[in-house]
Amino acid sequence: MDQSARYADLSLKEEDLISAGRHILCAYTMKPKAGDYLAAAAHFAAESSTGTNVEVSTTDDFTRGVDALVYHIDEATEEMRIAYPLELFDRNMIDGRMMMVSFLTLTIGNNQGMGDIEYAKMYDFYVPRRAIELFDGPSVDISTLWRILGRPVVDGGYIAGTIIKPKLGLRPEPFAKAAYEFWLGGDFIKNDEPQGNQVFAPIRTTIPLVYDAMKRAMDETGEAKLFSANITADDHSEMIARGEFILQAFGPDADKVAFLVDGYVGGPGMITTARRWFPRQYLHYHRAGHGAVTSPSSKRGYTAYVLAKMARLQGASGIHVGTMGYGKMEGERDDRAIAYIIEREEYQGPAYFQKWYGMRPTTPIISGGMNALRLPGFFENLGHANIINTAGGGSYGHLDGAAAGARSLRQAYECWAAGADPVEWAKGHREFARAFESFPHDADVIYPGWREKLGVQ
Ligand code: CAP
Ligand code: MG
Repeated sequence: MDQSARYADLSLKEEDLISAGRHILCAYTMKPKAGDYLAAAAHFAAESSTGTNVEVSTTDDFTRGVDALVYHIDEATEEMRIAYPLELFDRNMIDGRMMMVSFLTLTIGNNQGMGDIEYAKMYDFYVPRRAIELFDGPSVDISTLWRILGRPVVDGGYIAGTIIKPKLGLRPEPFAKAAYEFWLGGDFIKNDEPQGNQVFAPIRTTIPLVYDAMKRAMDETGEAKLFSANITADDHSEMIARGEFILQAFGPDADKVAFLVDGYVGGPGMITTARRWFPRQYLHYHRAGHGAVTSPSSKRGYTAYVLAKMARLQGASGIHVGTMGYGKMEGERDDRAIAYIIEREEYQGPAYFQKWYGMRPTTPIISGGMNALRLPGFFENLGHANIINTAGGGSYGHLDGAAAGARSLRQAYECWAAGADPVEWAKGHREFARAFESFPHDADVIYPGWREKLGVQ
């Protein structure tokens, strides 16, 4: 059934929709299984709003007034854009706010399995000012961490971090020892995304030991330290129990605790639980699993850019944005856009120019195969270093241990900030130089001839 007469209006002008501020706009790449492109797009819009695959007798004029409407198609580039009236989106009974699960269930829900659609993937969306007002947004941002670390609260610069490795298998004492060793040289430690309350490392035993390690490292270095503790759990009350225990365990230093949530596998509700129950804590969104939909090899779902933009609306203080081709995970240089859309007050995305109307920024978190050698090129590409970097292998794989690994990360940042040649910089910075010997394959690829220049066999 061709529903384009109802669910498409190609006379609509995008600038009018934006200036009216009454719609969320979504841009998709879409291919029909067969047949007319506009008809398939219209059916997609029907299933994503008020319709189904047939007319129903209960439809009235009000219903028609909140139809999602296809307002642009380009079959040659497999592109369609749909305007979703704000009225379609579910609102909290308790406080009237919008919720991300409703955005997802409409704009990227049933439409992902339609029999007449080969594939559809959202690559950008636009929210009007009213929606910005109605989503939580971050309650804490990187300025809070910079303040704790004694940095300027604007452009406070690079936060050198790690992930406790191995990913799983450390019992409480070796876990805390690994944390202590990194903190002797670095700023920030996170749980790895699967680390929680495994029977060989119960939170009730591990967390107090981690706090003790933090206190000793802070005493020894005279510097504040940060820990991002994983509170991911299916049960909302379990998350709260974990968060409350961790804050009590860190006591007077509870402000130095961020909460890590595996937000992609956990879903939007898990992020909101952390955001609303612990609004004073930095909310660290780990996106493990996102590649199932965001990978360039996936033609369905949504892009990593869309994921990051949703995370800011939900209130993530920081989200992993990938390593833009410099680390081990999928990515490329132009993934800078994923950082820019969450850290800036406004940004021209792949389809839409988005203003954030003062919504706090979300920190780009850079993780995945990073080490000191890869950082200078990364910063050059991004154009700044106002980020949190977590390097697991890049710290615990350093020949001289985790503290040296941490120092090598900071020295890499200082090298970039000074505009220095990394191999020359290595001559005066031992831990950075030893990163070349720790990761010789990277060194050979990134800095050919380094051995002769550094006098290493
Ligand atoms: C990195 C990491 C990160 C992923 C996240 C890991 O460890 O802890 O979770 O890389 O990827 O488990 O692999 P390494 P992304 O530093 O040892 O690679 O940030 O792209 O979501
Ligand atoms: Mg990890």
